[in-house]
Amino acid sequence: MSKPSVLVARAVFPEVLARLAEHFEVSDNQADATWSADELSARLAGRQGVFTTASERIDAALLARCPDLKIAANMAVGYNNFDLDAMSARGVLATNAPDVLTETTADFGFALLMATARRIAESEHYLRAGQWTKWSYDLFAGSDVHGATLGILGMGRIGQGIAKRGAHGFGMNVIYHNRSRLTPELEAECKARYVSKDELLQQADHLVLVLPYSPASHHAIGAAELAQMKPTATLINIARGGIVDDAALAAALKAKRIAAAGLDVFEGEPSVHPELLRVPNVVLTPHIASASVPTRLAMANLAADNLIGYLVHGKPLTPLNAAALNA
Ligand code: 8YV
Repeated sequence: MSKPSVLVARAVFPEVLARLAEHFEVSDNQADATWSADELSARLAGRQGVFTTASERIDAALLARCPDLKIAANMAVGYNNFDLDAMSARGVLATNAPDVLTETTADFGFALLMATARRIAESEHYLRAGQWTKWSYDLFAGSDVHGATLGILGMGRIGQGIAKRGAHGFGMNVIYHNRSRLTPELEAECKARYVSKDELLQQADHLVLVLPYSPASHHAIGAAELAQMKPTATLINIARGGIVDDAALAAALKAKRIAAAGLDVFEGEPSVHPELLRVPNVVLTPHIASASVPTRLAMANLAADNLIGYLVHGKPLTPLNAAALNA
């Protein structure tokens, strides 16, 4: 019997490709070319599986051109690049890569918060540009992290990781808002207090966004929400572009309506709103929150395990729409 055929849509660790090759006919993209939706569907024709990252969209139009496809395995915990309804309707399994990136991503959220509050990137640019000629009492004076009020919007696994770092490591007062409230046990573990979204915006000294992107969370932070925040507050987005209205944020940063922002994700990335590139009080990183070597390897292996689990053994590890498919 011939092996099933899978497409790995982006460059990945060679050892992960080698594992896949034990089970599948593998077509790869180790040159990491950027494929249009048409190119992706053309390359996917006749294949049963696809290994995706958050950059590849799997939707009804693509599925209509790839009738042999049985599974798309995302090397990401977020899956807003998947149209789950369309996939379920076509009988295509979707899997994501949860858990393996939780602590690494929470570390990064905290790093970005600290860099933003303490103006690390801005001061480093100043030093490198040869502008540092003397010490002065207010040179890059920022805001404190320890003892401050940490607000978290979206309290899933990563949000809880950030809450624990803040509460237990930095003595922060943690408040959160989420679609559903945590159990009393989890709230106690995270030392986190549930508040309304308005209270969160008004009380947070540092507000971290960790909610999934969906049409419901589009521009969850826009001009009206930014106007509710403290003028001394910082805003950190490690969730998804589109949750923040980047144009409104750039205007708020320029007018100092909030003190600073730290952004790892952007609307329309890898493009970045030109006004965000101009304002000094924002730390910008290229979607690297999960980017430690061991974690990226674990994410890639989990996506591979989902392909092997489903196409070889009929049992995926972390399915998203198994109920719709009876998988
Ligand atoms: C990924 C992410 O690196 O897991 C996610 O949802 O945003 C990142 O960890 C990125 O999406 C590439 O797939």
